[in-house]
Amino acid sequence: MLVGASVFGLAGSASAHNYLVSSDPAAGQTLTKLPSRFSITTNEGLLDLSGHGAGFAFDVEDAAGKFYGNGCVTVTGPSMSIDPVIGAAGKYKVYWQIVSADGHVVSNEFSFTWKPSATFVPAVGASHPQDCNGRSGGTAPPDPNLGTDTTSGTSANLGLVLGIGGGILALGIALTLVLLLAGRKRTKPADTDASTDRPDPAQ
Ligand SMILES: [Cu+2]
Repeated sequence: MLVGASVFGLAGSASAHNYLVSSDPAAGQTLTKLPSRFSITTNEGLLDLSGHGAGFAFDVEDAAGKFYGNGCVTVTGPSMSIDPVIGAAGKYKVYWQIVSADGHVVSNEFSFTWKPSATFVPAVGASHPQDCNGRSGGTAPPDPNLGTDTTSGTSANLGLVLGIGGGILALGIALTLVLLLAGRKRTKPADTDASTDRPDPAQ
């Protein structure tokens, strides 16, 4: 009963999308100095199946429609971050996209104002967001109303679960074989031919 309840609880929390908890810059902030990274932080761990942020995006756009940064995001636990690259003073928009713990893609946007010191050297913007991580459709900002990509997310999750399950099963079989062989060696004389002695259920 207790086990059932906890499994149900896990499934319940895992089926909800991650949501934004904080960002740097913050929504509506007037930024005067660049942080070490631009970042967003969500409520729980993100799903970076590729290990290099595929499906994730952090696009910075100025008021003239130019994009900044190399698009190379780093995913760490519940956070995603990118090198802070930006142009001249003005209004900016951040378009972000993440893959939730449940495999669903979530995206949204927020604005901030950039007001650097006079010595700041602005970066040159690009007409499209850069696609470092193989994100598809990098020619336009992510649709803020885009909620889910259930099919790919679910199958990716399933693949991961099956992969882990298969790995554990294979490990179990290997361990059993090792223990069986070790047991036989102890009970039999050493002159037994190993090639005929070995049980071979896998072949
Ligand atoms: Cu979801």
